[in-house]
Amino acid sequence: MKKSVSSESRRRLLAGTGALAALWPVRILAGEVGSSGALGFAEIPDGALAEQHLYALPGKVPLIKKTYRPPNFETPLEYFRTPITPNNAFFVRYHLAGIPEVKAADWTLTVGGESAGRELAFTLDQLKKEFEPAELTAVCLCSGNRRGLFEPHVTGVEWGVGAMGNAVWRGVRLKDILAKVGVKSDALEVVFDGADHPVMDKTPDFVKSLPVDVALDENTLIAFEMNGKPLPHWNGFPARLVVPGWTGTYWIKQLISVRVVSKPEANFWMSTAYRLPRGKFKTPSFKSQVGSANEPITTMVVNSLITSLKSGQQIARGKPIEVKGIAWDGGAGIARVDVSFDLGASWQQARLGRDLGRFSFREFALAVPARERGAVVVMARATSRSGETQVEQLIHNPAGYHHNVIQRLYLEVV
Ligand SMILES: Nc1nc2c(c(=O)[nH]1)N[C@H]1C(S)=C(S)[C@@H](COP(=O)(O)O)O[C@H]1N2
Ligand SMILES: [Mo]
Repeated sequence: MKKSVSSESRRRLLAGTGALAALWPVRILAGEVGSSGALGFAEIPDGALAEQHLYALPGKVPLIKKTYRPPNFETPLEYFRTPITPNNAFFVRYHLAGIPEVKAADWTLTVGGESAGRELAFTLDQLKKEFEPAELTAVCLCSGNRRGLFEPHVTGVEWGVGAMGNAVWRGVRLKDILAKVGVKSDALEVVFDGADHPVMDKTPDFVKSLPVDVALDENTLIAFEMNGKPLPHWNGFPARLVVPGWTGTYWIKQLISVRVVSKPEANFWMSTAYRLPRGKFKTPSFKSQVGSANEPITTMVVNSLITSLKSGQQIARGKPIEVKGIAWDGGAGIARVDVSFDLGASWQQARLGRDLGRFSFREFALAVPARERGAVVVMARATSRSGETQVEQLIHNPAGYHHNVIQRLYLEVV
């Protein structure tokens, strides 16, 4: 069974006698709300998401299970009602099933490569003692978050809206570590590998690279703490890369190797996976990796999620419709979030919550009284400080990335 609006409530919606039905011809409401694609998040297209199974990995609360091997688990909506995602509810995404239990005392990080001055190995203690600590709040979001909402359907893990999380990351700056080994003038990319490994010979090891300037950015961290605690095993204990603004694929977990190189890294995960059709999105280019047809995904697109309401929910007339949620983007920061109750004909600016930094989730809230009986479509649209805004129509791409279509939830005022 797909998780869907009941046919009874849809029938009532379409036959609604309330304000909306009077204002908009039923045909339009049916078109906007009746098809799963237009409805957005409450319905997942046929054949994509089956039932939502909850399962608790060791140390985690029950999360939405996508695949067990490798572990892919999504955070349920309720944990996005606070701007910081708890460690035990933070989503888990792995490409490979060979995930070792790393002991902090045995762990070392090797830093070198042909474009590094020398090779050095660091223990966790050394990282903590020999480098200045750095801390920031940032969203980790899987490129394929909301892939399950793509129509037409695309293959890959059928994520709903919860392949993301926001945390306070504490560790050291990658640039400080790179300064210790020295970066030669021909350095082009920095290549990262984690301790996880393939269990089948055919699967290539998960290795990712970043442009050297992104690796040297003061916000790029090697983090060993998340929300004031050691990283959970499933989120990269004892240390992971944090690349604020960039999609989760670059945030290598259980990091063991950093190599500075002078040639584009060409493994499968760079040259084939995690790519977008060239020029389809306004995000920055990863210049050394641009191909004739496609280029790597880089930063996140502006987006938002309503967390206080569920599609199909009934609200008593006279009671407030409380729209609350979170918004984020690729690092410009959120400028505003607007909310519509009339299919986008008019918009009201929501109040923004505390600014936790330009890489963080930003809360928003707006309440209006439910005045008349009938159907109401609630939409939220975030705009970043660089002027980017969410799209009305999905920008289709074969791997199912960057879904930031304006959400539509319908409520019934009864
Ligand atoms: N070692 C390792 N790191 C990895 C991955 C992986 O498969 N192996 N997946 C990446 C992807 S695609 C995402 S979206 C994030 C998810 O981080 P999380 O599991 O902590 O939520 O980890 C990234 N880091
Ligand atoms: Mo991802």
